[in-house]
Amino acid sequence: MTAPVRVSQQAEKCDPARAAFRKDVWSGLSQDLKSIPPKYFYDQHGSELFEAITRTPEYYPTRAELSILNDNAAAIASHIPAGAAMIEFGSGATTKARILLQAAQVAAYVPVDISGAFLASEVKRLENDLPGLKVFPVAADFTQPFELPSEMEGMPLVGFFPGSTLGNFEAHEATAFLRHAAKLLGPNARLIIGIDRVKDPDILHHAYNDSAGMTAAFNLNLLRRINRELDANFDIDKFCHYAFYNREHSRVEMHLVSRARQKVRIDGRNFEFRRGETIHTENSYKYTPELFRTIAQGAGWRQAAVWVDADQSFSVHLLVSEEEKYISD
Ligand code: AVJ
Repeated sequence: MTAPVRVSQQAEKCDPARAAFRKDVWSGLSQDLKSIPPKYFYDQHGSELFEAITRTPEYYPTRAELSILNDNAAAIASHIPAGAAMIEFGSGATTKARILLQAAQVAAYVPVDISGAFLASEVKRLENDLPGLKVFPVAADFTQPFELPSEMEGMPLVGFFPGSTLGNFEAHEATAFLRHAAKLLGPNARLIIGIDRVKDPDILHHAYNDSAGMTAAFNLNLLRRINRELDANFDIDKFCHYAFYNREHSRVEMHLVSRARQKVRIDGRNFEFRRGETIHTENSYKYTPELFRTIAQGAGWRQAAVWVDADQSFSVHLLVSEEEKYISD
C-alpha cells in the first residue's frame, strides 16, 4: 500500500507562487518576532477590501493623492513625453493612472500587479474606457525582478508608483527598489511617486483603525487566505487587528494579536502562539518630502518637481533618472 499523496504537495509542483507563499509564511512564523510580508494581503478579496479601506472617511491618503493628481494633471502631464509608455508598479484599481493617461499622450500602459485575477478585470475595464490605449498587463510581484514587454523598446518610459506603497519597504529595500526602477526604466526615464507624509499621530491612528472595521477585515483576511491556500486551520476569531503609530520609526505598524494560547497547523507544520503574541503584518513608513527627495537622489533619481495637497498630508514627486554611469552598481 502506498501512502496517499497530500493534495497540497501535488499542487506545489505546478504552482511556484504557492510554494513561495508557503516558504514566506513558514519562515515568517518561525521567527522570534513573527511576521508575514504585506504583499500577501492582496488576493482577490484582499484587493477588494483595500479598495473599501480607501473609501472610509478615516483613510485620507487615497483622497489626498487623487486631489494632487487631479489638481495638477496638466503640470504633471507636461513632464510626460508624447508617445511614452507608462509602467505602474502595483496597479490595483488603476483609478489614479487613468487621470494621467487622460491628461498626457501616453501610447502604452503596463500595469504590473501581483493579483492576476484583479489585474485581468481591470485591463478589461481600461480597454473599454480608453479604446486608443495599448495595454500590456504584467502579472508579477514587482518586488522581484521582472522584464518589460518587448513592445516598450525605444519608447520614452515613465514609471508610476502611487499610494505610498514604497512606505511598506524598510529603508534599504526602498533604496534597492528605486535603484532597480532606475535600471529597469533607464537613463532619462521619469518616475512619478506618491509618498505619505509624517503627520499628527492621531490622524494616522484613525486611518488604520477605521470605525467600519475595513482595515481590521483586510488584516484578518490574510489568515483566511492562508487557511484557503495553504491548508491551514487558523481560527480567525482568536486573532484581532492591532495598528498603531510608532513615532520612533515614523511608521504605522499593523499586527494580528493572538487572543489565546493556541496552536495552528499550516501545510502540516505546527506553529504555537502565546496569548498576546503578534504576527507583524505591515509597516507603513511616513516621510517628509525633504527626506524622500534625499533618498531618491541617493538612488539615482533627481527631483524635477513635487506637489502636495491642501492639507499637506501627502506628496507626489516627479523624478528623472540620472546618467547610466551614476546608477550602475
Ligand atoms: C497601499 C500599502 C500604502 O500602508 O497605507 C492600508 C496599505 N494598510 N491600510 C498603507 C494599507 C492598511 C497601504 N499601502
